[in-house]
Amino acid sequence: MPYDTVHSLEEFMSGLKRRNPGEHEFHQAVYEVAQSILPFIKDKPQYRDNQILERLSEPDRIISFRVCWQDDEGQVRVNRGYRVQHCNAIGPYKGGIRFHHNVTQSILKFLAFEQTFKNSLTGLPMGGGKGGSDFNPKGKSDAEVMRFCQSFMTELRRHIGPYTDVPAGDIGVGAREISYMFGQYLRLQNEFTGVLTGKGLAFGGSLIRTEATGYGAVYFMEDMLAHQNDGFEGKTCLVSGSGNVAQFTVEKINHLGGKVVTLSDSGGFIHDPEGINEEKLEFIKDLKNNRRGRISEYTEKYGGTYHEGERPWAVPCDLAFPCATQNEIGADDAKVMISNGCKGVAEGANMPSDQAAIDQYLEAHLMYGPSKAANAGGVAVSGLEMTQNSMRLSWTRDELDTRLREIMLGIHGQCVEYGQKEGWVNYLEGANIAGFVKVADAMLAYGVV
Ligand code: NDP
Ligand code: 2IT
Repeated sequence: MPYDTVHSLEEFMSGLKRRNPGEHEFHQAVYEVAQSILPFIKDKPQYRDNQILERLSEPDRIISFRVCWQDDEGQVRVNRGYRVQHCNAIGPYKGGIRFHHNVTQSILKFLAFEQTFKNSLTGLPMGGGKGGSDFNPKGKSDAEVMRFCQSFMTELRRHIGPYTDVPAGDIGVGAREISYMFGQYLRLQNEFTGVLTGKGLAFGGSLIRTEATGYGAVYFMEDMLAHQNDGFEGKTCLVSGSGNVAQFTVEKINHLGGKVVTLSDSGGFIHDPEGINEEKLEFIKDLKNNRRGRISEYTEKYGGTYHEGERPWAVPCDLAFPCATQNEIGADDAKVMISNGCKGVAEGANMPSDQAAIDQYLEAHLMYGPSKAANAGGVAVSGLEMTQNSMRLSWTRDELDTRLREIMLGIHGQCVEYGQKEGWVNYLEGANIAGFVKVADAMLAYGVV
């Protein structure tokens, strides 16, 4: 990076940190984008002088609200709810809702910021947003989750709408929570519209949405491999997490002939050198989606080893798919992965690799599919759910899978267009620039708003 670009990156970040004190995840996400964008706009005064990056680093608005609910003992509980409406330059705000005890404004700002560039990459007309709460669904009864979701939606309803802001799921928010929230929206608004995505198939949901994020991440890896005349056959893969994204990442890797040897949850990881085949994956789906149990139960049934309090990255592999949460791979993990011969990383989770890990990948010229590209399949099929809702019809599974496949291939192509280097592709730079350009051009057209 030329000296004045390094200088301007430091200056840019020190202003951002001053305006957003203590919001480390937000700083990290903005830095990761700014390191690509500042050199790119150096000789593009239209973007530089119109302060596009500065404007994109300030969310359009942040809504924060109290969520009161009663637990099964009749005790009153109080949580905080948020919706970060980051940017609607190219479409209604769009992005998931996360329920997790560690949710903070910083985490939702980072996710909303990322979402804007990710949604732009899909080619569909969607802006970026994210919401959630520090509500911890673990150990809560269905009735408690329902009361929380209803209370959360009672306030959120004022701020969303099919042309305004369309939330979906994320960590801790799956089919059950989306259904409770949609039911409450219907009751309050008396309007049947596609105001949420990830809905049940009986009430406006789309086929393939459940599978889309995991399948999409594997399709993206398939495209990175194909770009190097390689494929999945016989590859040993690490997957972290065991929720929605992880489950369908494993399913698609299996379809394509790879072997997945790990999964994890917040308690630790399991290692099964024989591979997590279709039958074992069905066990995981039942364990996590119906019984809401712990991953450690896997080894009791199928053998292998359970590693409490650890992450899977030291297990030798060809490819890695972090699908749990942010900052689950640090520099030391990345070094071990690379020295064990890992050739590619596709991020199913959002920002699972910290900056030091990313630096290691780029130095090693790894095939590194950053989250805003690799996990865009989920929101892409959410966009297709919105389209189907608007048209009042439903596409078939095959039609949707074909569209998802094409969208992921299109994202890969954009990354190569902007990230091609001598003998390798910097997918991070490619994704950041391609995602930025479309949003920036819309903002330029609007003038100073
Ligand atoms: P789920 O709630 O279905 O699953 C989350 C998984 O990650 C669980 O296995 C959970 O373990 C684990 N996990 C969560 N927090 C932590 C933590 N702090 N430390 C270790 N493990 C943790 O969520 P999703 O699968 O939907 O989301 C996973 C990731 O994918 C997130 O980063 C999300 O933002 C991203 N994503 C999701 C999309 C979607 O469509 N759902 C789309 C694009 C990205 P435990 O059960 O113990 O909590
Ligand atoms: O991070 C993400 O892209 C999601 N959680 C999915 C968002 C969506 O609107 O489907």
